[in-house]
Amino acid sequence: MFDTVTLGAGGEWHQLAMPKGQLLTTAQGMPVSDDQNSLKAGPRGLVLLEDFALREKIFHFDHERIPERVVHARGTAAHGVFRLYESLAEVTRAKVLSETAVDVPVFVRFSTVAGNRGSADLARDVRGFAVKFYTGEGNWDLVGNNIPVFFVQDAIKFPDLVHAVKEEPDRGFPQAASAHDTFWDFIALTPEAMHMVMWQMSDRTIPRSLRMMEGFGVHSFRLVNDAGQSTFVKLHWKPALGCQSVVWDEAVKINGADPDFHRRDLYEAIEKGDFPEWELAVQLFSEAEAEAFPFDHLDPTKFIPEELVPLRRIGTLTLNRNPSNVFDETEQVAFCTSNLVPGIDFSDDPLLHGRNFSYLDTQLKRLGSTNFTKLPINAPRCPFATFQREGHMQTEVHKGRVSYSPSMLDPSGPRADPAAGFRTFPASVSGATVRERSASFSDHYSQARQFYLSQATTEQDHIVAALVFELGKVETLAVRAAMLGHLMVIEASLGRRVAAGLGFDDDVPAPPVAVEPVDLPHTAAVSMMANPPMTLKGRCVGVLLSEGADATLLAALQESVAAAEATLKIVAPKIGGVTLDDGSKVAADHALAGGPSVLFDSVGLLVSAEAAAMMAAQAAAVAWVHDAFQHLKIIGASAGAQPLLDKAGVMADAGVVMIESAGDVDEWLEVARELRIWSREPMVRRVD
Ligand code: HDE
Repeated sequence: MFDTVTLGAGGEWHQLAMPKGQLLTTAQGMPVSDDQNSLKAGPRGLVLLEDFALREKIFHFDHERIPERVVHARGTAAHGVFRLYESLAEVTRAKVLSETAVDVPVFVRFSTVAGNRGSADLARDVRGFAVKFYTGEGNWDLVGNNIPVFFVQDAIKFPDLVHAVKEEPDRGFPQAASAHDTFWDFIALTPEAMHMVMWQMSDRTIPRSLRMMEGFGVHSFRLVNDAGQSTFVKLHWKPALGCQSVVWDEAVKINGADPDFHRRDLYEAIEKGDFPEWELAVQLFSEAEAEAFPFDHLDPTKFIPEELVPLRRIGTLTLNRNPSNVFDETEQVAFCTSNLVPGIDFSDDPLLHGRNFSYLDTQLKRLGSTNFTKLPINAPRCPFATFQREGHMQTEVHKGRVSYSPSMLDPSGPRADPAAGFRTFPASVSGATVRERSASFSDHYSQARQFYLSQATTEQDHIVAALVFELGKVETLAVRAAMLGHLMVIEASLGRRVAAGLGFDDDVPAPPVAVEPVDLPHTAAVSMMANPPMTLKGRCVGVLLSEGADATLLAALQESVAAAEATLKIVAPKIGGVTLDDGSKVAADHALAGGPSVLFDSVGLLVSAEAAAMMAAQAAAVAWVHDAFQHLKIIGASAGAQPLLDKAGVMADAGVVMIESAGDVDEWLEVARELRIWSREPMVRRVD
């Protein structure tokens, strides 16, 4: 299997023991004899221009990078299947939404919005949730986010929004953060953004896992049935593991401990066969019903509460395979909102129409050729036939004389079919050509207030804390003041709390308000705390072991964590692991300094009293426990751990479970299903 390869004449020093593999060639297929030394005039001489193998290798390398996405640059993706279990045949002719029990292949890319490709996963940011369905009728791309509304109502404002949130151009920072002047300057002058800002400042923008967040198509779309009738639809993804977020201090620390936290979590879950799942749910409504809503459903800054139009769950999305190559698939995948299938159509949402131009256009810039549709990740999986020819990087070899229509010369050539083909819904269109916003789009505050008031008290505290943090990073006082004005309109108590948190003593200027907000009914569905997941499934338990830790308790823990369908990670002072009290040796997944408790959902301490006393003098061990406590995690601790608990400031509460027996381990994990002890928060973190 192994060959000793001696490279270069007389180069005994340069021998490599490498497994025997397939023959290395150039891109032209020419066998290569030596891939380690360039061609030189003598061993110490100049490199020769004649070395075509060197030139080819470096030439290709020099051109490996392509432009990153202008937004949503940092992403991670997976393959999977979508399976419909409830047919919508009565409202759509789209097979993907009407033929049940068919496995439709999908590719899903999750992303942050503002950061560059190399930014950290736990930025406070909206997450992209883009799904490409490879249906039998062509590719349908549902390019959504984890928040059901958007910042702006018209695509013409999008470049300004993105310029404002990205790093400031004169200094090149901050990266992947909205906490800076230009973002809040733009927002303070964009009242339509207020609803989105409430969602953005909630914990939804710091998800625990990509597997634990919702997805939304945002816009209304149309479904069109065989009879040509149209029904409006909003599309939702509901995660099987429930919706869960981290707390902000945890997010900040995760970004340092593991900037790839989300992508690693998704990758590892899929590798071990714990396939992430979401249900596709729809809200269906007619034009007449839409007219009765207290908002315009074509306005993408508005959402339809589930209490107003209930969700109908119709299918399951399962991610079951990691990409083989991140560049070839995750980077080169090209989502286009204009990729529809017969039976699904656009609504008149102006933001959606702008997107339909932008997504196609941007792929040309990123991928360099109109033939990006031929890349394996983008090509349809159903038969396809166009008269599109040539262009850079044409990969097909077309046959025949006819590349046009109509024609008699090739009777079997592609033909449009009015019955099978896509037909745009014949909506009637009227009106003068104007640059105007509809008056029905002008209530910017009512749903923002509805969202805020529908949150649990702790969630409201977190929104206040997030706004205090973000506006605290804004140096221009006028911008801070203007934002406080908007918050006062959204809900006076919110405005007052944020002003107090900022130590803002001046009068808050009242912004011009087009439509005074009204009180809308609370909607429990938007509160994550009102719908707690109550499960450890898919989560990660970390246990800190010391030399001589109790082997029986560890065995009980391994069993209970497996029964809870969670993962156990062992943390020890050294990566080599520890010897347990029965003499057996257990390896660690993380050395203590490299495995802080922010990486785990619940933590345990199986440490001897002697070790705990020593660890109490170790900053990494004290921080491990202290952070778990202040991040409101459920802690299981053997009696010997007390000195460490004391040093870390852990106070007894419902989330601190002392472990003496295997039964106590079960009790700890039972409590750990709650994921956080929210009632502990006022003890460890004050929000004004
Ligand atoms: Fe995007 N958006 N967007 N966006 N968007 C892009 O397309 C754009 C909007 C979303 O994983 C770009 O291929 C405009 C809303 C996701 O590859 C670009 C407007 C929603 C992704 C673009 C919006 C999204 C993008 C950049 C305002 C939620 C990542 C690279 C009219 C419904 C897709 C690319 C992936 C990516 C334009 C607003 C979601 C420039 C002009 C609203 C998930 O075309």
